[in-house]
Amino acid sequence: PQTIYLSDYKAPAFLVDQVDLCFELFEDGARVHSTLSMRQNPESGSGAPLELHGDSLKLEFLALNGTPLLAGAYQDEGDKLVIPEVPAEFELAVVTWIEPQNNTRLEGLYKSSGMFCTQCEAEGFRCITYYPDRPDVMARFRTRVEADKSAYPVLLSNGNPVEQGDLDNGRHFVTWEDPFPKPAYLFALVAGDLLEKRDTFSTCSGRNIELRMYVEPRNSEKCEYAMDALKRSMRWDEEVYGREYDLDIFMIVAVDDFNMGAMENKGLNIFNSSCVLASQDTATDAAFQRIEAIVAHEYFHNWSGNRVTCRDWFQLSLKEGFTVFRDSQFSADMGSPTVKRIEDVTLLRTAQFAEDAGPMAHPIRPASYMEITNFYTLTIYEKGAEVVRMIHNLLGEELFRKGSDLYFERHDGQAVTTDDFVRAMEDASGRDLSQFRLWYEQAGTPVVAVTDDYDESRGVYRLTIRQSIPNTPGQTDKKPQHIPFAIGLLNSAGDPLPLNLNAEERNGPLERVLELTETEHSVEFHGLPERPVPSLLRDFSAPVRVQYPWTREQLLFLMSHDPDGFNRWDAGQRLAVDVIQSLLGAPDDAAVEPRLVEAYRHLLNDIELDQALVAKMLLLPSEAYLVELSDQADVPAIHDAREQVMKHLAHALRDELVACYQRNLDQGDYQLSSEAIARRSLRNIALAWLLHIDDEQALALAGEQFDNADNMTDRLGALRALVNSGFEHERNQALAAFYQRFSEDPQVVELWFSVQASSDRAGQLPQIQQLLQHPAFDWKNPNKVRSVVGAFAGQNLAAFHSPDGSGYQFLAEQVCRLDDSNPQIAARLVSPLTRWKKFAPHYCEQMKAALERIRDKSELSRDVYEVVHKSLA
Ligand code: HT7
Ligand code: ZN
Repeated sequence: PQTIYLSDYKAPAFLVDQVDLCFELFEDGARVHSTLSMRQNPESGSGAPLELHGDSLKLEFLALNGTPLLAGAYQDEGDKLVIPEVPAEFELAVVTWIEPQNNTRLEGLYKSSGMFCTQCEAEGFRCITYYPDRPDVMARFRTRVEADKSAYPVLLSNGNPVEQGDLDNGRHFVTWEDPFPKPAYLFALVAGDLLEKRDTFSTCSGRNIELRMYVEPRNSEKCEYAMDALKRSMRWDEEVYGREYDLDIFMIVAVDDFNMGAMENKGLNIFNSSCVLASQDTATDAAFQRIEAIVAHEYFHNWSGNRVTCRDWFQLSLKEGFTVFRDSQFSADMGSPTVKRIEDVTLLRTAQFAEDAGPMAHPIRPASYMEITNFYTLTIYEKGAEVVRMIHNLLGEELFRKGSDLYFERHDGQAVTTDDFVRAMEDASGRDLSQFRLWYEQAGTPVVAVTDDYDESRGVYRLTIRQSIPNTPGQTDKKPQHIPFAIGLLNSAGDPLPLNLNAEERNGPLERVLELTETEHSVEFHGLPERPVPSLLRDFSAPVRVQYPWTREQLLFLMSHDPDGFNRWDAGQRLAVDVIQSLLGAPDDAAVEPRLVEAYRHLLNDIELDQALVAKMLLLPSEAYLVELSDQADVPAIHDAREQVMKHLAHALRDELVACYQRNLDQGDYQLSSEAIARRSLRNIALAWLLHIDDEQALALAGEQFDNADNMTDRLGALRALVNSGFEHERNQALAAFYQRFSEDPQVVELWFSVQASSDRAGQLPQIQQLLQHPAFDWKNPNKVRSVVGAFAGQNLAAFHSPDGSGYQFLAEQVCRLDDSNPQIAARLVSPLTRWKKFAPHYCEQMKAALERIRDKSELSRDVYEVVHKSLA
């Protein structure tokens, strides 16, 4: 496969002003009539041939300015249609035949549960018709959809409906017109027998917007939450960013078969059912929160992505990083900012840092790619959002808003670059972000190593901070980056100290953001009568790894005194990591740090502290995070050490855990408030720990909770605790009862699959093989594949890294199998194998062998080829 380079970017030779589409939808295929009004781009030289992208298309007709083109007048090069000679302005008519019913890649137009739907980002539109399928070609679309009226009563596309009517043979049509020029990746079409839910939203300028959700009739009762979340998002974007919705109608459609979470098509967002449908009985609290965040994310794209879009796919983080930042601000405003920050950083440090240290590491603005779909990564999304967050924090709330207003005003209707974004921020604030731009160019997670010394005679405390950025594929000798490093100092009573930068300063601020720009930075704080305890990188002010020789004493102190909630949590995590790491390879009866037990006891008894934060602090660092932190990881040893700590804590704190469970039982109706979520979270953590040590009383509590729960968080919490316990009979009983109750609901069946596949007790390889044979499992449905194969390889680390290598071979087999039908999903599944060099030699060799097995498959897709070859390089 060819590599595409950012440095080769050229403006398009031709522009499209207007696209007229007509889709004739049938059971055995679809005919697509397209008429493009095109002209040469005045910004690029004339005389270039017209090149249109195409993929898996059957060309039925081609005409230039009304004259059919005969075979010699164009070349069909497989992935491109080339017309060597065209006038400066012209109309091109194209008719293609496609087969949505056989489209298992789920790119372009395909069928899901009997409905037609599309996914055009990144390069799916070329699977529908020949077109200059690149984001810097923006056009107005008019779309007519024709289909059988009884099978497909609902016909949708982007924009506003302008015409509809009946046709012969029981068919009908609807025509949609989108007044906003857009790239083809934002095109969407849906046709099906769908139930419509209506609502309205009155915008800040008093316009009335029709809100509609379209779902399969069986999902009728699962729309309310997403609709409310949509209205909250619309209001928030007006209030916080001054962004008003622009069309008269906003639609959301739920589909079962979808490669990712959702898609922000103009006026017609399409969602993976699991990311939009929810009811108290079927969705967990985490699912509700995820739905709110994704609904908001897709809605926010209407400005950050649609009105202002990307010039090319190297700029993907322009829309994704900014939009993730916006949705994280929104979620923080809707719930607890500290808890949201903890969740975001957990994902970043566990999975994005791993990506940034692996063979697929890339800057948030990559310099090259083979298959763009492989670059919808945590780096582009999550690190991209962290980079925008740093700009936000460097500029402050007000100037950041000025910058975003300028960005939207300056670039409305344009396809632009990350540099344009940074320039708008600079121009609005007067700040120089030239060194900051390195965050867009350099891959790898910076390491910030801190040392300190205290001069008692002068009362001066000095921090010396060194930054370094590890080598990543194709990048060495990196330049120091501009890192905002928020800190505070505490005295021995736990009070925050003023940060005086010289002997004359008296009442310095209690927190400062140091702006690190050199390899080494040194700073002194004056007027300190005793050695302080440093609180570093508060609120995780930059996506870096901090190294500081914390003592356990200091961590315990920060855990209970740091005024920064994030750092309190972080101190607890660092302490737990240290304790677990010290037990690696130790005998089963090795002593567990008693101060850790006391710290957890204190947390369990602390009813003054925000209970949502307590729930987060009680969670031990995950196995995946522990792997990320180690060199030559020995997963079974990590698993055993973590288990040992968890079991020790559960035994030592048994009474507190039972009390915590009882204290947090719900008295009233189910609610989705932060407080109620924290209560459920605490009682389910207590249950999980107690069942981990096979506590009989907890078994009874779990049974009762499982049978009587009035919501999915509690029912699933009890099921998960039972599945991870040693009570085999009860585990099997609960699994059977759960399936029987929810077998008709695909989203709940996905949960049922993943609870088993991610459990070291219920998800050993033979059991995984059985799940693949289960009648509810479906290779064509990405959610099912993720819930079994993805959960096994990504969350059931001890079973996946079985010393005989069987987990790796299993994954290789499934990747090869999926590669033929859905390469995007196959390429994503390879991920757990890509970091093979990180594991102990015995594991690493077998992981490499599994990658080689995939590499040697015949007719490997470009998607999987890129991941496997880069991993083995
Ligand atoms: N912008 C959307 C990306 C997306 C996508 C990309 C590749 C293949 C399938 C896809 N489905 C959706 C989602 C988002 O970030 O909002
Ligand atoms: Zn997005």
